[in-house]
Amino acid sequence: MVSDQCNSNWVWKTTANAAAAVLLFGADTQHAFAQENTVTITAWAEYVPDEVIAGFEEKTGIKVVYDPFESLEVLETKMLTGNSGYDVIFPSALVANRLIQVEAVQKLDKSKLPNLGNLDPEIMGFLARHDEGNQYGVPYLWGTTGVIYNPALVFERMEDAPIESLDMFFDPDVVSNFADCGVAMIDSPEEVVAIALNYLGLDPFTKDPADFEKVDALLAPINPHIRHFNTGAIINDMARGDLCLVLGWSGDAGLAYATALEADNGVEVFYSVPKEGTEVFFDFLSIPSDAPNPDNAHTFIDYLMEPEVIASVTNLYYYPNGNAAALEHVLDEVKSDPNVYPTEEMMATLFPNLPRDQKTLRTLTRTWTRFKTGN
Ligand code: N2P
Repeated sequence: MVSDQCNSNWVWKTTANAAAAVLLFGADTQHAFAQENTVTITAWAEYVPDEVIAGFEEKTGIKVVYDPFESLEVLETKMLTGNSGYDVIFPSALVANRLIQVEAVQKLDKSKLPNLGNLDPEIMGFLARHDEGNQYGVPYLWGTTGVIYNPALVFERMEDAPIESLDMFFDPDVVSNFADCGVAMIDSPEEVVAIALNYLGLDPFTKDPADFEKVDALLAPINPHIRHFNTGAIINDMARGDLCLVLGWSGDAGLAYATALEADNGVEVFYSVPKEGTEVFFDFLSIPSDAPNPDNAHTFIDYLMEPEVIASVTNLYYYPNGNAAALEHVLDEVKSDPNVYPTEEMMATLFPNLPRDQKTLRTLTRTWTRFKTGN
């Protein structure tokens, strides 16, 4: 459980030290960077720790500009438009797959990535399904989409709440119990619709419009019980106790727990991988075709493949990484938590997101929009 690994206070200590380091370091070096010696990255908010950025800047003298994105759809649109100004992007494997097909990202220069050998061959093998020959990207973090909950608020409302099941969201008689303490979902159509299809015993990658109608029927009655679909608000809302139940990402649950612990507000946040099976996602590091600073982009990606560096990201964010050499640096309480690193048995119930054709994607998007707007 996420709770166990958080009972010690290493999380906030690490965060506080890092904050101090960033302050000191920032004051020291601000004037030292030449304007052009930068690497501009875009990733989810709270996906690249301040201390990792500070470590990179100190080691290389390259300044990092971090522009967080709010959804994969926004990232994909920017990449298709071009001229984003980004040097490194953090798309899901699925989005990376589409960007590779339209050459919106460039082939990596492997001679500039001496740390490539640290990566996990099994994960590289999976990513090769999206990026043949692993030419356009390397793995960053991965995780699952599941049940994030506040145990006090949830069990107070329903003693036998099925927290290990997607019934928490998809059964109106269950989810309605939690409407007053706040239910949210990630605004991620391809992920949530795939999970709903899988829950219904259907192929998550079906092309059959009739299957999407079944999802419409599943989701329509639960819309009134969902407070928001604001992905970026989930960590802090859970940490404050403003939400009690979220269909969201594994690491975000850990981060919400750590944030609450730091605030010392008595809020607990737990996570479970639903027993019906769910999506496992893999996030990529890639370089846009028109990146202004491709050399710095390679230097940055290589830094993120240093075992200690990427292990520190996993230790802070509770997302496993794709770096085999990093495992020995991952804290025992993190790597032994099956909700962070799923067991083999759990892995067998998970499915990775796969590409869909344009027509299916449109059907899926309509299903999602109908659900969100309640029409
Ligand atoms: C954001 C984490 C995003 C991971 N905090 C989703 N692939």
